[in-house]
Amino acid sequence: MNPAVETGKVFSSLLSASSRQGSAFLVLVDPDKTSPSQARSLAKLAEESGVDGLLVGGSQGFCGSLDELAAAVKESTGLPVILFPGSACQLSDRADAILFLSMLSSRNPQYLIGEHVKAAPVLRRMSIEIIPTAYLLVESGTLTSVQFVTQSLPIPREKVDLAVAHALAGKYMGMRLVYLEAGSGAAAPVPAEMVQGVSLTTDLPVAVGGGVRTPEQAGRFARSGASFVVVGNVLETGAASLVKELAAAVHFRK
Ligand code: 1GP
Repeated sequence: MNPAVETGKVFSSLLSASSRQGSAFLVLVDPDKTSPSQARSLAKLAEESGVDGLLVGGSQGFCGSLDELAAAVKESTGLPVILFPGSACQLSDRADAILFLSMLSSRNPQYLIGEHVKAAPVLRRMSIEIIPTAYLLVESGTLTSVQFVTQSLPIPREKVDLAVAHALAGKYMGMRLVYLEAGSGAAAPVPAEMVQGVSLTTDLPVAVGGGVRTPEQAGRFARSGASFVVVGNVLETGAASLVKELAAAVHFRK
């Protein structure tokens, strides 16, 4: 069997880092906003500041090789590098793993299965670990790039039951992770009650991201049962002290 089809080492080690520390902190490197040299500095800063892993990808899903950026990140750090693709254009074998995201909250077939069929034969030739992920878009107060690009309605923020139903459907389809996404730069992050409801009912690891700006918000997600808290935008300034504070808030058991 091709090693690329198994969820394995990378995901397991992230999950153990998460349970050891309360939760794990992931930083998103967006190819639409970050040059390879900026990515190198961000990756080094992340590693020195206690970040657990780096996601590489962007919600606009633009085409163009991700190899240079993924390689720059990979060469600058010993942290796991995981693709977070906005489309089948955003693949690279320089990464260690990929979140194979199906946007289950959408009714747009392109993001439920279409991009996946385009990506699958390419992934089969790459030896990167695949993490099947139920990707749920949550209403966040403004129209985000991910909503616009995917032409998808988000789950209303107060409808925890609806988020739980989508996440359970993902679990019964064999997905290993639920990703609750408010969208990059979201005005309001995902409600903590939704993180808690999904995590308790599905018993699947939950990642949450979009609009997280403060250690308080990050810490609240970690304590609400998120296994992974993801931050992108706010780190563009490269403020070292903020990265450390966010990591400390996420690692509440350390
Ligand atoms: C990851 O889209 C997010 O899920 C990143 O969001 O850029 O708002 O941190 P921010």
